[in-house]
Amino acid sequence: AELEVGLRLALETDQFHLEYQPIVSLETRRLRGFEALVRWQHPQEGLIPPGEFIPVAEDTGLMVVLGEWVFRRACQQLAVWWQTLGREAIPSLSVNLSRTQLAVPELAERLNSIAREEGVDPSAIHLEITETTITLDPDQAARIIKSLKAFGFKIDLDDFGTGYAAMANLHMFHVDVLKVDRSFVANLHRGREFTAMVNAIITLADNLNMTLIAEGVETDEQVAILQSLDCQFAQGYLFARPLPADHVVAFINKHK
Ligand code: G
Ligand code: G
Ligand code: MN
Ligand code: NA
Repeated sequence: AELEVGLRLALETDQFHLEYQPIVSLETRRLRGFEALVRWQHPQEGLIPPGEFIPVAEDTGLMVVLGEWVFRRACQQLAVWWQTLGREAIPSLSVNLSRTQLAVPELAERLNSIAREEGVDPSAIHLEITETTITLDPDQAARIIKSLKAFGFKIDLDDFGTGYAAMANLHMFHVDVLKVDRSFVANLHRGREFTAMVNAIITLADNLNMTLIAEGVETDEQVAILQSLDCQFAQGYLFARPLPADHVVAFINKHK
């Protein structure tokens, strides 16, 4: 309850900000885009991790407001970067959607209006939905994904491999990207069984014409294994931690 009061105040007094983690091509190391991640800088408690406050925001109905704030802020920032650096510099920005946002009536229309208001083309925005979220109500999720895609948004299935039912239903969801959960990447060095699982996910993505992004890449050994499996894109501390907005331009200039 204390956290709920704090969250309401935080929304009113602008205590949230976004950080941006690069997603890169493994072959060329070129930037594919960034994932926006919300941060709560509490005036007394310091930085509170999203793993702590997002579940509370979801249970109290605040996640819809917070999620919309995140989406608008991400679009505003992308528009600024496009103006200063050119659109090619940042081809895409990924924004997470919470399960409670998927229940918002006319979510697609709302997100499209916000993107347009901020001067961003929806086709540059990837909306990340976790595999677990879509398995809660697959039919509803399929309808929402279809409506989002009709406006041009791209859909990324986040934490892929950790849900249980989505594999069977994957054909229902016209997703663009599979993001392999970082638990798979963390186990890659442990040998053949683990590389076989990631290989299976990569083959699946290929056959369904989806792009694959490996999450949580931390070592050169993981990069070598992922490249041997023809994994195209990766994200993780090896390339960069989530960056404050004012570090992003420097990162881009360094990686041109
Ligand atoms: O930022 P960090 O890497 O610690 O994120 C922890 C968790 O919080 C991740 O599962 C991430 O997807 C989630 N998360 C971060 N930012 C957002 C956001 O803006 N919206 C939602 N729904 N989840 C987020
Ligand atoms: O669930 P989602 O993929 O949205 O979560 C992103 C989370 O993963 C963020 O909390 C981010 O800080 C974290 N993260 C990003 N790269 C790495 C990494 O290389 N290792 C670990 N352990 N976490 C990472
Ligand atoms: Mn994500
Ligand atoms: Na993930």
